[in-house]
Amino acid sequence: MKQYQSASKFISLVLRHRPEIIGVRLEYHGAWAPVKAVLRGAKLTMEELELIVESDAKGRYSFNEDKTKIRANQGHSVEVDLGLAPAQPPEKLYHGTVGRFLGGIQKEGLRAGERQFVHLSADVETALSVGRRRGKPVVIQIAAGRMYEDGYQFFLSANGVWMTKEAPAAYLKI
Ligand code: HQG
Repeated sequence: MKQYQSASKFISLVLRHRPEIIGVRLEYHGAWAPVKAVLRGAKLTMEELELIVESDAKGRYSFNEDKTKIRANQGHSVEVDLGLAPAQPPEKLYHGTVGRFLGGIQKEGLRAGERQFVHLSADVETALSVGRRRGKPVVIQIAAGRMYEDGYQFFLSANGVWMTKEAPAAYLKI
């Protein structure tokens, strides 16, 4: 889907971070944007948008039932409530990053930064590819089971990304 890569990037920008660039507001409950406005803003046909959604390698986007609305499944910096129920995580989760962030992570734990959540992966392979976006990847192991027992909430996005508000350093194996 090389030819749609830039359209997909634009959609991700709109649906996660900057809906205002096409004059849209995301619904707080559900993070939905109107499909019509997205088509107009991204200069795409419905068929093209459907193809982008269906072929996205990470399953980043979902339509609502009647395909009048679209949302990103995770990754938002806009304040929205995806309406996900808290879920029990596996004992271990993983976070892919790069060496230059390790000092800060050791000091402050994993922070959500611009986004609403810290993003965690269920397997090392996925975490490696997340880290690789920024350079030589480093994978941190998170004692998610222990965090959960201690009362931290976890959410699983529709496309398999585990999310939590923060992961204090005491739960990290760096
Ligand atoms: C780092 C992609 C210093 C953290 C991926 C990361 C993911 C700290 C960066 C999704 C820190 C934030 C999210 C601390 C965390 N001090 N650095 N205390 N705590 N960091 O992009 O997890 O392709 O917001 O390690 O696949 O890299 O866009 O998070 O490097 O699922 O669909 O701060 O984005 O998905 O970066 O990536 P990000 P992320 P998409």
